Amino acid sequence: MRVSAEELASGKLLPATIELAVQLIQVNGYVLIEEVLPRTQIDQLNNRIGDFLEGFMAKNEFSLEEGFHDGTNHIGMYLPFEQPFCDESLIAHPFVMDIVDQILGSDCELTYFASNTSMPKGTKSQDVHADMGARFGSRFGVNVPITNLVVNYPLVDVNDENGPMEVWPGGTHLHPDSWYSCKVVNKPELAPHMLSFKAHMPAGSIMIRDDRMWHRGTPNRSDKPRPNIALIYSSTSTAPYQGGLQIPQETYDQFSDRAKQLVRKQKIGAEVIKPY
Ligand SMILES: O=C(O)CCC(=O)C(=O)O
Repeated sequence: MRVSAEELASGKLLPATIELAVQLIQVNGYVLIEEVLPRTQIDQLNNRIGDFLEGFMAKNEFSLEEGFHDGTNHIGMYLPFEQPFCDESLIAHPFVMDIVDQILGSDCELTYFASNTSMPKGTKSQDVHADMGARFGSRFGVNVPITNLVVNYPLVDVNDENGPMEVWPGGTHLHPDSWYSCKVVNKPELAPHMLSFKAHMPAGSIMIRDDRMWHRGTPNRSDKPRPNIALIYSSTSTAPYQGGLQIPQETYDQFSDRAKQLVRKQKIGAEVIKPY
């Protein structure tokens, strides 16, 4: 979906837009809001993440040609809680907050701060997966409410060429809880018989998805990385008592009340992590 020029200018979604986005997530598993963040900001984020990816590849002695991570050439990398990544326009984007609050409650928390990148020359897709296993395993046979929402910010235009995320919306997030136990169902066996699509997203779009929706990274046939920032917001009743994000005191002190609330259970006053 796209939002109106007025909503973009005011940074405020209309109630009808919020309702549509919330219902799309609840019923279809995700919503994609196209082209929200300014290109200049996205380019700055992409350049910085590009530096980190180079360092990450070197440190791990990964070679694009030889391939890594089972030939997927996919890198999951934690992000340091520093600029330009910890900007409030990312961690507390007003559109994201409007939607996430409706689903997880306005006391929800930011619990994950990372990135996923499809690097060039991958030869295989990832296995189809959900980001969260069963909450209650086989002891619980009905669907439970959404407790985690993943927010992805693509940092380049994503098309068929450069490793789009493939998603299985429309119900994979709505199966009984035990469905998400890896022992219960073989997702890669079922997925080819089910409807999926490759999510093309202009840079600066926002994808918000139930973490249970099936998806996978696909190979990147371009010559440039395809990074997605990946944040997770969790309902406070299911978030860990002590979060793991390391946030320097000065960074925390400069945050708005909303951003402070989002990270309240994280490691405030800890050193920023190194991404590699
Ligand atoms: O950004 C993507 O392509 C999705 C990657 C993914 O699902 C993963 O690495 O677990």
